Amino acid sequence: MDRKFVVAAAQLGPIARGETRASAVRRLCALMREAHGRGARIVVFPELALTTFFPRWYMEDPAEIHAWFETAMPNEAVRPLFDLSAELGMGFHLGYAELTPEGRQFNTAIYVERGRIAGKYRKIHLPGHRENETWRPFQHLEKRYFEKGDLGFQVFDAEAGKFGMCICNDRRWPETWRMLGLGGAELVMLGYNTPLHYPPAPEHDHLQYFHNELSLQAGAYQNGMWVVAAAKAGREEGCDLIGGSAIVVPTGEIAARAVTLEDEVITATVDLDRCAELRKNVFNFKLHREPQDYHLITAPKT
Ligand code: CDV
Repeated sequence: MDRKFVVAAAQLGPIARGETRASAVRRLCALMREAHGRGARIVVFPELALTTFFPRWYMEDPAEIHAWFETAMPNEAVRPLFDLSAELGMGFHLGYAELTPEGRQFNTAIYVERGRIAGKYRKIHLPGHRENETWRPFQHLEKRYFEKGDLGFQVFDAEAGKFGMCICNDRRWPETWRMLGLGGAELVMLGYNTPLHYPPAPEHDHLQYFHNELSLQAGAYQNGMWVVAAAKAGREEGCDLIGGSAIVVPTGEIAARAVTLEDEVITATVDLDRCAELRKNVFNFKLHREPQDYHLITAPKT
């Protein structure tokens, strides 16, 4: 695959609590077809793209909780997406809740090429809380339902170049981007479910879109890499999620941005060789980084 290609971010509008996997996958397939029709070779879907954002509800019954998770990937419900990607020759990124054979639960993303899982990531920065906090208008129980990811910030060889992944809250942490940048990632894919209202600090609600773009643009620029970010957007079960899916150039400029809160495909032409504009110059890591002065970054938490 050429190092210059069209990439798509496929934003999803809300997924209702009762919507089936089959219905969500039909929507993902329609978005993949649209992306392909617009010349895209790769499409990025959001975090937890097969169901509603279930961590907004407190649950105790393991059977009820496990019903939101996938025990195999692909499975029967998701198979049509894998088949379509093979038929169209498309790569895709998909976020889902993973239940391992050992009973471990992760917030996971995969990158699939020609029907094969080429990369896998398990979310490291899990926001929210563990117990039912009834003062909140809705819960954010990622710390209850997921374990911290155990795969690190891996960079893998995709057909076009070196790719990496992170998930939603990870994008707010400069360490995420630097780890992927140091690993040599040229393109980072991510999905997110970001409520417009942040109950612990509602005074920041009006800054949600700004903080999203600030994080994506800084990550891209400071590491000289492309960023493709896909939102789950709109009013989902009474909770407003931001849209603003975006494709960011290594210079930090936004090449494409979603304009709705619904299912929407955005595209941009990526040239992976543009990473060198930053990496050979202002962010030439070999020449200019000074890690001996960064020890607090990896020192244990106090
Ligand atoms: N899914 C997320 O990780 N959401 C968080 C919210 C809770 C702050 C985010 O960083 O967007």
